[in-house]
Amino acid sequence: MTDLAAVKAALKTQAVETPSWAYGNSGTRFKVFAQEGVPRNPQEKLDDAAKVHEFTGVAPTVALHIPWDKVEDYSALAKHAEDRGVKLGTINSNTFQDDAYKLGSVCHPEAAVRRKAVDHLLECVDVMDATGSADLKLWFADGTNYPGQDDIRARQDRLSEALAEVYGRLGDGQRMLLEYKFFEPAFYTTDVPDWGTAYAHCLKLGPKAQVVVDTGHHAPGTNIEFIVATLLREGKLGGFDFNSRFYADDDLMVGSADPFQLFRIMYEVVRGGGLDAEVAFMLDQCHNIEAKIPAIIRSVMNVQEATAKALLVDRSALSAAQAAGDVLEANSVLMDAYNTDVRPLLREVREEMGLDPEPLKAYRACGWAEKIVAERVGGEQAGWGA
Ligand code: AOS
Ligand code: ZN
Ligand code: ZN
Repeated sequence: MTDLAAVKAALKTQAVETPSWAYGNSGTRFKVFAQEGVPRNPQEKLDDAAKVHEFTGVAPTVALHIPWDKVEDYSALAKHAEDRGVKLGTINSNTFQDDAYKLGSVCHPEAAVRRKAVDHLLECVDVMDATGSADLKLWFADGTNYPGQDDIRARQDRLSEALAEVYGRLGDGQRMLLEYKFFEPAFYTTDVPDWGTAYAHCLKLGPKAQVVVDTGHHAPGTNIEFIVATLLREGKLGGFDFNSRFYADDDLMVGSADPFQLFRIMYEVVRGGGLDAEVAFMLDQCHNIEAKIPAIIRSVMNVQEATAKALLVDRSALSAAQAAGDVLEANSVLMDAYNTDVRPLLREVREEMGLDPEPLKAYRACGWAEKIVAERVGGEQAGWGA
């Protein structure tokens, strides 16, 4: 039997961080379809993020990206967020959009380019000091396209050296979250291609370095929940970049392509105590053709639904079936939770939180979408291709 009060309490305290870049225009390398009313500056991205939190109640922080969200005064930006009921969250670095980074950033063969990249990462920690953000998220586009292009091992040494310098700059209560991705933009080798490489670097660095699992960054068929279980078991799961993929790094709404996979991941999170640990639940998505704010609300709700189902798994019945070697019963216990319609439960949770039980309908009715179309002209491109 599951304790419904405990399930509700866990759902009320869950926090999903939304990314500033998801509020801006984005597209593929073929076309960016501009939408009316998108934010023109970091402050307006925070205004939109505040709406997502207002209607879901569980999206209290916003991830920033430097330099896309670069401002003169980060304390003022933090105040802008707080005045609207949200806080600044993870700081995302960018060592991939400058011409200098053609052959890599922290793994580049030239020391001067590596210096530039590390200086940027150190500047991101300065930003964290100013915003009060706890986490620095590192994703490196570094890699090679052709066998022999560069020395695979030397690139690992350069990576290790750069990470150590940035790690040394972290203050108390600050973490470095290292993200892996198996390919793209490099096509032959990627310098942090998988959780094993990220884990090895984080282990060597120390307790403030942890691994980020971006759900879109795996080869088809990869058992992501196994990775989650392993990282949690080792105390090295720093967080998630949630999104959905059909083919590669599609950055579609989390839970849209494979809700069952999201449930399996969230079950391992629940099973491994990850809801109580310092695991950051972030979205890393782009909304190229759909309206952005409702898509982000939908995504937050999808995470909630998967979490609710994971919390509803009858853990004692599951353990008993597993201990008895009852394969079919064990599978049934898990599937019963997955097949539960948790929407009524979540409506109740929202009502108990003083929210409208239907966030999407409430958002549509509030007039914000019309207001931003009328007021914002010339919204900015997120800066991210796909
Ligand atoms: C890139 O593929 C990664 O998913 C990054 O996490 C992210 O999309 C980028 O750094 C934007 O901040
Ligand atoms: Zn990501
Ligand atoms: Zn990605």
